[in-house]
Amino acid sequence: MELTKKEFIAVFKKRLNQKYAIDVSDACNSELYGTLCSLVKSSYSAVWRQTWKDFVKEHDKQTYYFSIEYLPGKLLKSNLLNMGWYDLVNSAFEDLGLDLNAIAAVEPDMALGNGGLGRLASDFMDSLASEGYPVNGNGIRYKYGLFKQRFVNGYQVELPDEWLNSDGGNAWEIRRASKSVLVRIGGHVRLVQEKNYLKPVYEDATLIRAVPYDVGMVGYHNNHVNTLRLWSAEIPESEESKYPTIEDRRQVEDITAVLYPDDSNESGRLLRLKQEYFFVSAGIQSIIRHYKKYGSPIDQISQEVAIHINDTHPAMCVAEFMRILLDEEHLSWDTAWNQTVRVMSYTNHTIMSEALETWTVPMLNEIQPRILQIIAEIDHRFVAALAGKVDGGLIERTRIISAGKVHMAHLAIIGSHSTNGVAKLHTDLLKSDVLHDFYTLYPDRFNNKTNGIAVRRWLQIANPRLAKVIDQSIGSDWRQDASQLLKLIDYSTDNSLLDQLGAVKLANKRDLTYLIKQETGITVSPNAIFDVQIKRLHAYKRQLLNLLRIIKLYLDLKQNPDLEIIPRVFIFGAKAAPSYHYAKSIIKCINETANLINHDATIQDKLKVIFLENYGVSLAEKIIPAADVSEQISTASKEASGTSNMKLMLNGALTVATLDGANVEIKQYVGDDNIFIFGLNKQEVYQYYRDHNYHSLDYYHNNPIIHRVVDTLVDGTIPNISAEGHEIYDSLTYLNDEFFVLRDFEDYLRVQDKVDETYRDQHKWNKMSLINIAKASYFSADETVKRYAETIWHVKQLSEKGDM
Ligand code: 26Q
Repeated sequence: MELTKKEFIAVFKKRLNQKYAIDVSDACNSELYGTLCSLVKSSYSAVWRQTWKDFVKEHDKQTYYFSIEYLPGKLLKSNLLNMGWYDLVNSAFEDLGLDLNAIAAVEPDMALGNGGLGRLASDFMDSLASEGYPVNGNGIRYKYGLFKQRFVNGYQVELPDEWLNSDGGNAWEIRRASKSVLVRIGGHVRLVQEKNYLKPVYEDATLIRAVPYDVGMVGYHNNHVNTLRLWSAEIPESEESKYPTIEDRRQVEDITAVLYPDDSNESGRLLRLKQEYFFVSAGIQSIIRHYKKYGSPIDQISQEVAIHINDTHPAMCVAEFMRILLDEEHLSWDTAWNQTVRVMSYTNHTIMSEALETWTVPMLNEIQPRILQIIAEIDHRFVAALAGKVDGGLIERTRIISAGKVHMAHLAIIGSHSTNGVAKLHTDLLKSDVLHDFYTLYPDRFNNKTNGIAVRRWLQIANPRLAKVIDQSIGSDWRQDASQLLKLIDYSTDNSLLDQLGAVKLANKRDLTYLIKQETGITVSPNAIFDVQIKRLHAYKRQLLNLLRIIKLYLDLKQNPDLEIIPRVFIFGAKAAPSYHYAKSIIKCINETANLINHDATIQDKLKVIFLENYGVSLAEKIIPAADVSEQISTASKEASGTSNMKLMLNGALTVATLDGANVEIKQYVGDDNIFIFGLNKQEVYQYYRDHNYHSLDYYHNNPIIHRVVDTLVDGTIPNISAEGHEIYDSLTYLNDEFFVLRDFEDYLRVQDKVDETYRDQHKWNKMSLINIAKASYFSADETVKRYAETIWHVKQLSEKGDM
């Protein structure tokens, strides 16, 4: 829609009137929001339909990205930006005396994910549409997204995330009842020999109706809209009589009621497994149904369909795809298997062994006995094919079912043609260690795809001030092609630009101080260093290391109140899985330390600790532009990639990091002088594992600073943490500090001193900041998805770029 501002205002007023029978002056933000959404949606609908028709007409290969989590956050600004409406609407609203920011804030975050993995899936959806790739998402429409976090007496409390409106819907989705499919769960199965195939006969199975809700994924200025298809569980009309009570109905509705809030390990819960099979089966059925509709031969489906398995959660795609090719299409095992392996690809997001999903054989049998049969057959053939050819131990370690457990990662690797890690270091570790056995079996299947981020959301939308300053120096091409940000390097001695960067940061920090005041009542100074650690709470991410340094600073200042330090505001955002006791104890300790420090008059403004509640995409968009320092301090080898590291550098923060995940690549791009590296590296961590010679008590006893700091956890210095303080104290001492917090402590102090020293030279700081902004462009998700499309999925870019 090419509209002038005047025309837009007229259209907007008309729609407002149609929808709510109201004038602009009387409308509340939520009515204004509803009106704008409806205009946006109706405007891209035609393009959406056309994108779909083009696919069908061309018989172009399509990819389906299966992820049990998506974390899009709010979509209004992103859709406005991508449609090319942002500036027009912004200025039209100004004329009308309306505040686009306030109106956009009305939208609830779509938080159907836990953290990195779900947000990555959403950044990919944005980039895939923007690059014109025919890739659609497939997931679950949870009624409740990730819990809302509140702090009560410093403890995390979880409240339900009611993100759907009072009608149970949301502004961006379209319910497509006509595209519903039936998913069979539970019961028994026996196989009956038919003429040319074995026919499964099911008894006592439950039929669930999977209803898709489609959300348009609008590409940037390119007339391209992909689909994110989210499935919801309902009772099929034909089965209504089987569900007489509310309890019975709940059984079905529960399948898509809540997102599991544990981002590492929930195996063991039958409902979780049900969720996995539910969205896998619904998605695969609808893909095959659609493929067949246009008459293409089923035994060549891999030419037109690629399916991506985002972590192991959708690994049953392999078995479900086989089920349909065998039981419904009557292909031979070999033909079906050949197609399946060509269609499937898999991304691994973690090396933590406790996060590798396994399910017991009885559980799989209970969810879907036919799927278990197929997995058992895949396992059997895998073993048979290798018997006598490779070492028996290797077979035992790599087979899918062993000791009564089904290993989902094994299923995903064996049943696909590509397994990738999410950063170079992570992929190397997969090959050399975690998945080494598979690497010896299938060296060609392994590849790296370093994660990326959506520069549109994380710079253009989140940080308009910075975007404007960039436009004024290098022009605006970077908005289309992030690699143009590298031109900023030419300005690294341009004092005026460096000063402007400083001014932008200060303005953003000022905005954040208002938010902090509003949310916590605490006043912080925008002149302090804003030191940010935002990510899920996990022992391996070491928020504790950060906390111990804060305590050290506090003790220093108590001892010497006149100590000259550069004031710092430590900002945390983190949710802990509700069942993760240790992580919750750390939250409590940070909150109590914050309370102590923030209200201690002797500390003044030198130190403030702010733990913002309910960290999520929208809060990230406010914190990241205001960050000076980015804390990326996980134990080397534990963080697969990290993505907040990329978002923070893109916004000019300087990184304090261990050589873990994508930090290693950040260091390579920005150079040693533009990042603060400390701590053990991966080799050193592994050396400790091999030699069993890390003794954290030695650090505690031999280093008086460590001793003094760790003691504050149990000696009453920090009030109200008697249980939590002891728990953490024990983990660091008698339990031998699994994540090397004490080992890395001194080096962390050292590198943080260097941060202070650098900050004293604002000119140097801003120059480093500029280099980080420029080099962050290497992590544009637009480039990442191109590599997936070209080397894994083999799908083509469809649309020519042009204005929508
Ligand atoms: C597993 C089994 C049962 C229930 C839940 C789960 C589960 C759910 C979510 C396991 C893991 C997750 C999420 C993992 C995740 O977010 N990993 C992060 O992925 C990012 C994107 O690749 C990386 O940048 C991070 O390093 C990685 O921790």
